[in-house]
Amino acid sequence: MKACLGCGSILQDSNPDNLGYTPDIANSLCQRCFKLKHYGSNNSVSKKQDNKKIVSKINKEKGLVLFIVDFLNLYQEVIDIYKSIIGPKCFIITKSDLIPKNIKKDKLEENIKNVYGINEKIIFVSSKFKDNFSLLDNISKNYKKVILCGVTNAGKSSIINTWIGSDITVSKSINTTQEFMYLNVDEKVIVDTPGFITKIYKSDVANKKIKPLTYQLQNRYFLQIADINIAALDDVNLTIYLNNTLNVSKRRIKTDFAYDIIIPEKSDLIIKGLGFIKFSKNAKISLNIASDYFEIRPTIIGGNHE
Ligand SMILES: Nc1nc2c(ncn2[C@@H]2O[C@H](COP(=O)(O)OP(=O)(O)OP(=O)(O)O)[C@@H](O)[C@H]2O)c(=O)[nH]1
Ligand SMILES: [Mg+2]
Repeated sequence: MKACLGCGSILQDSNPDNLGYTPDIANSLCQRCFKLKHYGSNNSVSKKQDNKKIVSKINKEKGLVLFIVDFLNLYQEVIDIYKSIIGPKCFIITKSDLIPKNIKKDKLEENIKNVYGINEKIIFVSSKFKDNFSLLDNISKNYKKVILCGVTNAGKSSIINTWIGSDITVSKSINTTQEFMYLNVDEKVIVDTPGFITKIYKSDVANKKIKPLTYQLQNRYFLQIADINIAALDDVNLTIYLNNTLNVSKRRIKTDFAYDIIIPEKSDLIIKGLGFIKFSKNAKISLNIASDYFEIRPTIIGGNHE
């Protein structure tokens, strides 16, 4: 049985509606990967992934695990998955080219470790600019097997392609990688894995540097970010760290709002899948999205005693 070199699905030429379909079994890519690579489109099926099964398979691989996270998609469910991985592991924040310049990486690393109780090393890399790949070489030098895992779209396959020159399919669609893929290079095996699926409000893959936007929100004003409304009681200062393609506007409240969320000072309000909003002072706000889609944490930006 031959697997697709783009996503790991077993190739088949019998059913166009099933995974791994290719009109000619001699091809090295399935039709889905062919379309994603050449047209960036994907309207075909993908396998429903099961996070627990992926973790248990990773835990059986017995290698060094590189857990890949992107800066805008850091929330408790991601950390819980990270913590369920046993054995040697390292926390890798990728797409570091997106992180605003004024954010100091060493402070960010310290804050993330403190907020989420991470004891292992954190490494920042960018596949787009090939930044810090020598650190990946360093940490993995004593391992015969290195497994990359993380939430879908984090940028796992992009790291492998930049690192070892492979040609795994990379795309903005979720679950581009479908199966565990084993790549042999210099006496090592590098393993790509299907991405974990988490409960997010919306998926919006950022591809340009994040420009933090600071707003002062007076009493009875609200901020509209795409279809999300944040209304404030009292004056509130906030800085948003979201994909810059989202439209943001400030509006006056016409009807009465219930102010149901209290945000402690120096906290981030995470909108899962999109990014987060930093509040410097404590704030009373209301939000028009369900509670499963947001969470509040001590801010990961700046000094805690600034
Ligand atoms: N700016 C920037 N974009 C990146 C970087 N790495 C990956 N991306 C983009 O992020 C998106 C997802 O990348 P993939 O490598 O396919 O992510 P993945 O984790 O393998 O995703 P799945 O296989 O679907 O789980 C693509 O649009 C990439 O171009 C990076 O270092 N910088
Ligand atoms: Mg992938």
